[in-house]
Amino acid sequence: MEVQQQASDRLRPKCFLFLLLLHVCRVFAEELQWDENGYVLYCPCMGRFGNQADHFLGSLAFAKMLNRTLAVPPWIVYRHHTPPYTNVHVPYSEFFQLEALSAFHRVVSLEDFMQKLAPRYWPLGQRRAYCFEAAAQRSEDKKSCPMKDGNPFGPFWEYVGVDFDESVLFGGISFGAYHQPQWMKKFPPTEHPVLALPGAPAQFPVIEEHVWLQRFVVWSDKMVALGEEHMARLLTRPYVGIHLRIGVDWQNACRLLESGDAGPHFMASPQCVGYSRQAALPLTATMCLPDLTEIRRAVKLWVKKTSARSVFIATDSDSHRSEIEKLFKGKVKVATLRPESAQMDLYILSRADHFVGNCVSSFSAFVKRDRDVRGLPSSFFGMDKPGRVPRREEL
Ligand code: GFB
Repeated sequence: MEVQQQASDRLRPKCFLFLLLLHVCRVFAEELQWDENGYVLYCPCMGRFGNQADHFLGSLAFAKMLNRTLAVPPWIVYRHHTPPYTNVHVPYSEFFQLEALSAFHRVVSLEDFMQKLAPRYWPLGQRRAYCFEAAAQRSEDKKSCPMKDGNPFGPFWEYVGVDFDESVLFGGISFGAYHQPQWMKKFPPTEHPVLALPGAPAQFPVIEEHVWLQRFVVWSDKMVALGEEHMARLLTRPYVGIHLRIGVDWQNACRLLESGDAGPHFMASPQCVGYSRQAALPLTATMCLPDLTEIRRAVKLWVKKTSARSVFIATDSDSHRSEIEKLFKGKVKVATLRPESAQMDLYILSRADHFVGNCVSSFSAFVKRDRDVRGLPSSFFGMDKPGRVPRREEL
């Protein structure tokens, strides 16, 4: 009996390993299955991280609407001022868990799609590009999709290793739910298995119906571990996180508000003025570009309200760290990171006890959505009480 028990104890770890291997193989094999319902591929070719993230949510919804698998593209990071002085393509899973998206819809990374599926199912010579007729007008023959014209388009499809052989043009349809039947009729997956698009099949900023999809964008274990390490070193809870979007490009963008023609909806502003154009709250110049007086006011207010012991400053420019430190006469720790990757700032902001963001910036919007998923409070410079965020059930 005892001998039998010992033998089974010895076998147990091996058995476990075998089952684990079997599981991994099954998952791997599942990933490699070709989806007869087709695929959506696109280049996240507009804007930087926040813009790409807004577009990503809409594209995920579009793929689900057409019941096609989404080939999740890498993030395009523009490293023109630091080595390698070019675009860097960062796989989605570097920052977020690819698997977490599957709870909403079928996905595969674009890299896996190209390596494991494309050679057999989307072979060289049969790669069609799909674009609006209006976009094709930019090409020399006016009939080709300008898939690889200029930056970031060319480097993106080069990274993916794709040359297009043919173009399919369309018009009179949008990416919205209203046109779903037209998409299905025009492009059945049997004849059009891979819809490869020059840009995201989505609007910017993300539309209200798709904001809730943020809950499927879950930080990768690597980001969580690194982020928690930084937080433990730099900050003491409770802490207030602030996003200072005040650099030169932003100052220029906010100047467009001066004429008063922009209205309350300007870039990511629906996140705080509200999505309804009729009922939108006013958008002020301070909300776009807070000056030092407003920065001081808001930080002081939220530190007091939350009894914060630290302040974390994320910025694209001057951190105003010493000015903020002076406000609290050394009683509140003030930290900034200047991280190699902007996503680390996003992570730390997203975990703050209170967040003060920039209403117009999609970088701030990412943080705000991430916090809403967790029920954490946020406000904006120039707006202490933003509009209420609709819950999924209300949409
Ligand atoms: O994310 P994003 O689309 O937000 O672009 P906006 C801003 C980029 O600036 C970020 C850097 O992706 C970062 O690379 N950045 C901004 C920051 N704030 C911070 C910060 O606090 N920390 C760090 N580490 N980096 C739009 C652009 O920006 O602004 C458009 O996407 C256009 O292309 C427009 O330029 C004027 O919505 O703020």
